[in-house]
Amino acid sequence: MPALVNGQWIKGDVAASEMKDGAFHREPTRFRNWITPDGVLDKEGTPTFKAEAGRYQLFVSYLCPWASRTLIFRHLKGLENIISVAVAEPALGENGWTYTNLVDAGSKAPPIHYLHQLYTAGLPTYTGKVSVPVLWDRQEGQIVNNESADIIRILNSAFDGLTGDRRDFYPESLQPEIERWNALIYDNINNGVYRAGFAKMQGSYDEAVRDVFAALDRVEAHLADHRYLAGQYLTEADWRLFVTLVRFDAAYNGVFKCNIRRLEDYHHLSNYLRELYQFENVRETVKIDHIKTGYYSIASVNPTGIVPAGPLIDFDRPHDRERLIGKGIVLR
Ligand SMILES: N[C@@H](CCC(=O)N[C@@H](CS)C(=O)NCC(=O)O)C(=O)O
Repeated sequence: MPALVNGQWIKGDVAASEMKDGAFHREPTRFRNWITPDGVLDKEGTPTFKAEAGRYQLFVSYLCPWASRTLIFRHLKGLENIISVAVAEPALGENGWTYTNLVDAGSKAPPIHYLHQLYTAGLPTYTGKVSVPVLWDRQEGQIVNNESADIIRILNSAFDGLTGDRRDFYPESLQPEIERWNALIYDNINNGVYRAGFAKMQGSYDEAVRDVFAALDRVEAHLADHRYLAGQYLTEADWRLFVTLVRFDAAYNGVFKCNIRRLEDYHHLSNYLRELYQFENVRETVKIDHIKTGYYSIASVNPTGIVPAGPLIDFDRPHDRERLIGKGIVLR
């Protein structure tokens, strides 16, 4: 595995440490701190980080669906001038995520060339996977959080006092429904494509690919008469699904062998994908060239490293979603 062991970088195959009996099991995330408007203690009495302009930085890769969730929320919540971003090279090489132009991560860390340097700057004895996204505190030289599911919730509300943006993608009244969709979509679609792609035994692949398409079929049926997952409102659940859908035909269909159908073959899902892609400035977070170069550079699934020429897909084509009632976004 490429990973840090007690602060030392160890080279190896992507995902090798997450394999068990031929099946892929994603490692739990280590840094789970929270940012709040006042930086007060949370309910468990753990100190939180204070929301401040210019203090935090997101380390991402455009390849990565989990990192892309955080980029989308940075755009949606008007945080472009509040949280800076460092974008890695598309390919995940033997040194892990690489930032060709050295990244300034604040005065408590050296300039960052490899993401593992950021992890050890934050915690010199860190052991584990070195993943994007990372929400980094430039002032304290610490990793706040490296779990995208948390980071998008932080961005959804913690900085509202600074931006004046009150749009809520995780409104209380819809939370049970959002959680139900998240659970189905995480296991079977977001992570399902990885389970299919990284499987090392036929049975593990068969099970994963069946789960992926059964879940896509279920969402397709739902979207026939619902504008969004949670009905009339656009929520976090839609953005968590979007990042996988937008990579599907360019990457997962080929390199991860999720090829029972193409996403383009699903009428409602492909129209829904285009609606989300065309929403405000979301398209700026989608770089198909990074996605293709990145996924096709994973040696364990594509030893030659050849990046295919296609497919050509125009996500700016019209969609038909306006025929369904959509009330938009809940305000806090
Ligand atoms: N639970 C994490 C997962 C992040 C993750 O797996 N990121 C991948 C890129 S898509 C990564 O950085 N992998 C590095 C590695 O496996 O060494 C999240 O959702 O934030």
